[in-house]
Amino acid sequence: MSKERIKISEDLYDIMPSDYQDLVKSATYGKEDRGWKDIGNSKELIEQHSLCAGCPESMAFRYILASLPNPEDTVMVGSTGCTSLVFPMVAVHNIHSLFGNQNAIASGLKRALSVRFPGRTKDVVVLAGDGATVDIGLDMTLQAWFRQEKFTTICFDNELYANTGGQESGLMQKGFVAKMAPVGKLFDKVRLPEIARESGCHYVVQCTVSKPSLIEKVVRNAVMIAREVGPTYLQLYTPCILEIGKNSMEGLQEMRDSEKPTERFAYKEYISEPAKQLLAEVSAKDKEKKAAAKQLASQGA
Ligand SMILES: Cc1ncc(C[n+]2csc(CCOP(=O)(O)OP(=O)(O)O)c2C)c(N)n1
Ligand code: SF4
Ligand SMILES: [Mg+2]
Repeated sequence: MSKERIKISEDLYDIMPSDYQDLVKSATYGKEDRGWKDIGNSKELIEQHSLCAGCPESMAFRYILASLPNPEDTVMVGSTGCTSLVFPMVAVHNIHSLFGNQNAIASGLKRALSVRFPGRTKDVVVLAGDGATVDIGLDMTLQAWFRQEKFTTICFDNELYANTGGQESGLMQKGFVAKMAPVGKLFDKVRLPEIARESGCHYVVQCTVSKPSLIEKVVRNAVMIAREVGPTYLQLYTPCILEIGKNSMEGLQEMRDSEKPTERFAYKEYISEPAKQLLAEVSAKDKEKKAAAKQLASQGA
């Protein structure tokens, strides 16, 4: 892949917004080993956002967009919630779906893309909040997994409905009191990673977004496995600092505290046998490519 499709005609160059010119000049479209380390040296696929200052969702967006293996051939599907405030600023094709319908929309989209572009790899990635994924959209989420639809579902788990002022969600922790859930959650956090595994997902990870290198690895794995094998699911803790009473500098520490081995966001991973096989093949090919590049470099030296 290359920047061919976004190239600006010379006659129109001057009147294009500078942000677009920067995308053509220095975004990492087409770069095979793109990843979070490009942040700061290239034009990011998101720079501004309308989330609260310091909201960990903004970090999560930056790491995910930097890690997509093929952003120019990716379509993201969003849903209503804090995440949907960000999508208008994202330089990857995206669709806003009716709240909760994201996995149904993504199913049709993935199938339509494979008919419209036979022979070309098109990735579909859903990105929605916990209210959309687990509560109101649970039926659509599960049915897509049962049908083995080949796309990735990412849930930004902030353990409540943040965008509408703090209602209870199935992923909220037991006993938590939110602004619009004064009684306190009566039952434990729903174990969606386990449900995802039992519903047919081939790669399931639960983690926080405190470590960009980890997010890069899991996003790449999830997209590659979804492409070739079947549905994948990432549940990422992106705390709503507004609801838990933290200031804009405290989101990172909140994630570090919550990912300790005894805490509710301790790293969890499940990989099916076919997915393991695929990852082994991808890793062998990467090694071959690196060895060939090294040899070429030593011949040139
Ligand atoms: C069909 C429909 N039902 C309800 C709503 C109202 N609504 C908007 S955002 C939201 C909650 C979003 O929560 P979540 O998915 O967890 O995302 P967050 O805002 O926490 O990131 C709700 C209930 C809506 N917009 N559409
Ligand atoms: S309300 Fe919470 S989740 Fe939404 S942008 Fe603000 S801090 Fe982030
Ligand atoms: Mg939420």
